[in-house]
Amino acid sequence: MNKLLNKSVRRRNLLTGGLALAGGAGATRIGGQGAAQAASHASEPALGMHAHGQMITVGDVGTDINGFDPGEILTDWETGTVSQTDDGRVLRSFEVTAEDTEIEIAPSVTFPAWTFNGRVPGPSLRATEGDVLRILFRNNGSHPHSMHFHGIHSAGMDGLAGSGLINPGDEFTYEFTAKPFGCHLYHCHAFPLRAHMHKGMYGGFIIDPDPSKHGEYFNVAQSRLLGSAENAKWQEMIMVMNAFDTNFDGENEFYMVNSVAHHFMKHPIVIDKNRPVRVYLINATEFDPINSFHLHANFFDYYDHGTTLTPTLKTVDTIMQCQAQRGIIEFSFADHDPGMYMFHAHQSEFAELGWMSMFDVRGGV
Ligand SMILES: [Cu+2]
Repeated sequence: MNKLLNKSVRRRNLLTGGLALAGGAGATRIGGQGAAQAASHASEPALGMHAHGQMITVGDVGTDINGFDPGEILTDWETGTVSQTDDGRVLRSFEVTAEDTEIEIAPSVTFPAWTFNGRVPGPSLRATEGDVLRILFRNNGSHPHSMHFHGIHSAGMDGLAGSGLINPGDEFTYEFTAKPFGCHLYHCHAFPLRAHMHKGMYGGFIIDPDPSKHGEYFNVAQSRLLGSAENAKWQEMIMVMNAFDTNFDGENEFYMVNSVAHHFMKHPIVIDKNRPVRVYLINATEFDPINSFHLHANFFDYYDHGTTLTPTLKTVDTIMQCQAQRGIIEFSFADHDPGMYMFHAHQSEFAELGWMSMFDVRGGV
């Protein structure tokens, strides 16, 4: 049944009425104290979207089907196992396995993905500048795969043939120092590259700055350091912009962040208006040259690649990213009325095909 459905789902059909109105299905809460204290509104309709005539997918994709939830992916950082090297440095070890996994990217629309640790995007690996990283990569999939990290490392760790591109059944350990700090990604670098990217083989790779290295920007660096009291004041989340070509015609049928179309329309992300927001935004979209992020009724500061501690763009409400481009978005709703604030790709077609989301801004969460 799913195969039939996939064949019938064509991009232009979707735009001309293949999508229909959906009911609200509850809120997405991000981690931290705000989430813990949030009042429950899960039984309420998420939005007054019917009145606005929003065209979104019908129904919902259950977490039980995929084994992952786009809302949980927002904050489930994978920080690895921490130990020490012989010379006293922090050694952070990760294990990542490639496998073939069927995922559901819209209600009743399945996609035969290739995954890292069974999910798309793969685990959000997070480390601190200067850590020694050791990533044990196993290929349990049906094709050769690798992990190519956007970061600084030697040629032998690059994830190409001879440097960690491995066959099914094999394993490889990548080892390098975490630098530069920023919002990065990793992805499979097997060829044809666009096939392996579009199949879902990418994930976030966040390197927090080491505050002791940043002098006058110590406090800013501290606010980015996961686990610090300064960092806990922020509402942080990772959004990987992606898309799926469900009928394999070289054109995407669905767009979204974190792999399920319109998920955050049905499960708006609860924001405490009194705490600042930081989004690690990564574009993994294949086939389309750019993707974008636009925030309604507000403006944000942007740090291209996350590799600076002062913004590279100030007071903007839209940014574009080519594939593999990424950055950090920071904003606040402190002066706003509580309510539903939309964010979406400002290619309208992408928004209509799934990349349209809501923040549910609340006071005193
Ligand atoms: Cu691959």
